[in-house]
Amino acid sequence: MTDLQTFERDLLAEVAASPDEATLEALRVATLGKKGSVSELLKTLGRMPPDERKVQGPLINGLRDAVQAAITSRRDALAEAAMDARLASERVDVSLPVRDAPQTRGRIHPITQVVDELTAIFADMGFRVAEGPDIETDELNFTALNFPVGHPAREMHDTFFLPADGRGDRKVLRTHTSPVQVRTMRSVPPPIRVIIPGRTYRHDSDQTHTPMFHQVEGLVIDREANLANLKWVLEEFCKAFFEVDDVRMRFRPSFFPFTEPSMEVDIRCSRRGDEIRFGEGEDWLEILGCGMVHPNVLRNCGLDPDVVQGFAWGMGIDRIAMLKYGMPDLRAFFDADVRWLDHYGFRPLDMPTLLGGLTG
Ligand code: 2NL
Repeated sequence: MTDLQTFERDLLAEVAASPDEATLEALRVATLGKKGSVSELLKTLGRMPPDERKVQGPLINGLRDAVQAAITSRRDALAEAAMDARLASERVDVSLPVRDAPQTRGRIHPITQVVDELTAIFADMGFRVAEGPDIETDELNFTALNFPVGHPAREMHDTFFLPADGRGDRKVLRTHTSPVQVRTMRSVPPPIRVIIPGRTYRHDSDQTHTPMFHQVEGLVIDREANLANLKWVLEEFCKAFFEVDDVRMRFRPSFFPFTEPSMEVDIRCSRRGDEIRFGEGEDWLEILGCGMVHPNVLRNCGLDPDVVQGFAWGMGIDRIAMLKYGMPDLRAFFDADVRWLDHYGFRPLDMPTLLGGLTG
């Protein structure tokens, strides 16, 4: 084999072995480029005697053409392979099902749903929503609400106490949302119409109690706010919330330190198997506590009981949510089990309004 043939064979082998377009381009410059090895070879033709050039000319030019052709075809092959690889990696399987959008897939927790329903109902009656901190002072949670220091009702609340500060004061996790009403009465002049939904805490845990639960309280303060007004508000609320035209209610005397008189309220219901009907029937269902705001509470909030009076009520949100939506176990509310939420949760875009119907 001549030197030229060996040279050509080696070059063609190198072209064929080029793994990518960059290596191939470097090889092209090194061979066919201005100072490339093949170009240098071509330049030797000019210095040859005519006879030798006649023989070598076609051989060297042939070698140049062969290398050129090999590089071109290798480049095409590499480009095609790169395109195939890209197509394979960017492949979209159009037969896969479309993933649900968050607004379709997500669920509103029943507690959030019930808070939204309550808010829509009371907002329609002219109530504002107020909120406050979960950690409260003993004064706001108890003293201002007419729980005397050492009064057994403080223990009845199974309070969670935080560690005492430097002065020996212990803050508490609020045992009810009432401190927010105290804050409201101390900062907003009457007339007042507010509801306060929120988290509350008591050291209590069994089948029907969780250490954190939800309450909604309502408060009306005005010159003449009275028990008849309270009855009307609660009756309108029950009809709207349980989505019935009429509801029979029973007011039983009770005791709370912050109201006088105090009452517990039941509504009529009937149970057939698993189904509950609200408003009518043979059974009574306790749903809330209420009363006229105690004069001591008004005074503790800077109001004069000879000038203004008011009524208030409180109910457990978790309990009325369970009743309305037939959820048997309170503890499932706080398990964060997405299967439960899929079943009992609400669609985010179905928002409760009085016009559209609370539950669509
Ligand atoms: C219940 C009873 C009730 C209130 C809460 C209240 C708040 C202030 C003044 C007077 Cl600042 N009253 N709230 C009144 C009566 C009953 O809750 O059984 N809740 C679950």
